[in-house]
Amino acid sequence: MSTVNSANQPSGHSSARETEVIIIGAGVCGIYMLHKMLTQGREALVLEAGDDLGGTWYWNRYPGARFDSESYTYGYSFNREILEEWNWQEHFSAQPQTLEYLNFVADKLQVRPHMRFGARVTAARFNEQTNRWHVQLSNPDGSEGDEYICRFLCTAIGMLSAATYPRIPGAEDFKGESFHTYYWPKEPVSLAGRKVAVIGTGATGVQVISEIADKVGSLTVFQRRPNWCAPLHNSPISADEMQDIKARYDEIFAQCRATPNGFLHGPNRKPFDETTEAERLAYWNELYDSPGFGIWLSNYREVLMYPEANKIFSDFIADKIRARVNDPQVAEKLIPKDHGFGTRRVPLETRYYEAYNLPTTQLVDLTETPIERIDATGIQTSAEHYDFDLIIYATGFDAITGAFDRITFTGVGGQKLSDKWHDGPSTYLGAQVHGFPNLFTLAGPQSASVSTNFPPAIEAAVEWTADFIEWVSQHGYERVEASQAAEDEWVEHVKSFYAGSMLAETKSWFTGYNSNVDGHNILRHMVYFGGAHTYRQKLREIAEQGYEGFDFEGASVSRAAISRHAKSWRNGRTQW
Ligand code: NA7
Repeated sequence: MSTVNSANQPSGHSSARETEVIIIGAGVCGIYMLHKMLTQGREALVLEAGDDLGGTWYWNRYPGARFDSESYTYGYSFNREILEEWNWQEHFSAQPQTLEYLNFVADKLQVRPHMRFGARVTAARFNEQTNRWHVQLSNPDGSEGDEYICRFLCTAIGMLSAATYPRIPGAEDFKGESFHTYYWPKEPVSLAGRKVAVIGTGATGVQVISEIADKVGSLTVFQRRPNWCAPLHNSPISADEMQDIKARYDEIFAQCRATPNGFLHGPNRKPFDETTEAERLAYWNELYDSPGFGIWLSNYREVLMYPEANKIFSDFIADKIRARVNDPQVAEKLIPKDHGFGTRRVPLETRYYEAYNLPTTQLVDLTETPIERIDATGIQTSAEHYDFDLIIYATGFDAITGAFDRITFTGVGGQKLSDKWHDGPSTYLGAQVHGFPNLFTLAGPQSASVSTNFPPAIEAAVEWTADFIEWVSQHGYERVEASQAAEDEWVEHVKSFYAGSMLAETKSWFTGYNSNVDGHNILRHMVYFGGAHTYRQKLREIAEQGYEGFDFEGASVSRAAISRHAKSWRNGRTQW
């Protein structure tokens, strides 16, 4: 099969088409993987459910959607021309410009003709006789669509792409408009003068509430658990500053590589106990007044390690909230009591707390008055009925594994991936799964992508996987599969970072909890908490050892010969 363009694809079932590599998803990860595969001279195709590319940045069009990491650390670093030609407009780019950026990149790399849009993958089955994956699409009407056959199947399906709705009786009876933030319509949504509800106060809810509070007729926020938020301090990037950023890109990316989370912000290594209260307060006020994740990631390390230090800092932030919210009772409701600062994802905000000072904004604490049902006109809590024109669900995602569960992956012996991962994911390096040969879970569960700045992490994952595919092909292997022993060892390694970690002990999407998904009320080891640097080092070591931990079939080269060859082969390969 040669290149496939969405414009010339017949709809409906037809005989299967074969290509060497299929990548599911046209987001940040899928775009780069496709580029790598094409530059290796492979036949490769992206299958994307959306009508266009962009992944997260295609779907999340809700008002206020933007980066919490500095724009110039979110872009790809691998292509000098892209870095030179693209101008970020804001320090923390909003969704429309980010989507524009991804389109610019795709056009620059000329990958778009190798993407098929409106192509929802529903199932993928490994054929053990042919060592090929059979990938099944569904048509928009739900009927069975085309089938593709490929040698390597790569998932680039996003870690926050399976939106979840609260299970509230009567939601379907509501006669006004309602959307999940992830599915915010492309057409303008009128807000002026309307009675609007937002359910959910995670990073998304905080962005949307801040943005629309002064644009709607009235806003009612339904909060179950508040989060610790801190100011984003976004600002425009002038032409001169952009020139300066371009001149410093090498330094900026090196700085990101040197921090545990891949962001610009690394921890303050001065021991907490050796600081005076005045010194701490001065530093914390400086962080609070500075842009980005510094407040979370450049803090004293002890703040995220020890409950005592965490409590002192949480109290500092609680006072900031009290100072910004006029009504003391509302302020108290906005201060988390069940977890400390930074142990869940910290939403960065722009005038979030001030939104509650508007006479048109009301906060409903669901721990006091839970929602009982939704009806034709609005929301009924245990205390009263609220009428609405628009209900916004900012209720999050079946994070990290949800997108996998929506596709029926069938591996060796008919095993289903969703069964194997029933109690949580189990992978080798977050890159492969025993029993599912030739399937690469790019930036998947138990990789560092989930816990660190996403684009640098996916660049590492994509480059490693692309090198691996090249290596497998050069050796003439037909089949590559993580061994059970290697997978078991990796899972234990992943678990080892959970012990004693305050983040790992807190219920959040990082740790696999979601009240809207059956069975997701247990700790799942979803995330590699060992840091970006350690993770990259592990990947490098495995490659240098001749891809230790993987089993290969299809060529008669001994394992020892592979190991001998591997080191020399890697010299001169991509350095990351
Ligand atoms: P999150 O962070 O999972 O937040 C979801 C919010 O929705 C959170 O406040 C939940 O409360 C709330 N929620 C979920 N279900 C319900 C029900 N049934 N009733 C009331 N409230 C509910 O998702 P986001 O989209 O905000 O952010 C996800 C990531 O996207 C973010 O971290 C960024 O990296 C990008 P809870 O806290 O569970 O009590």
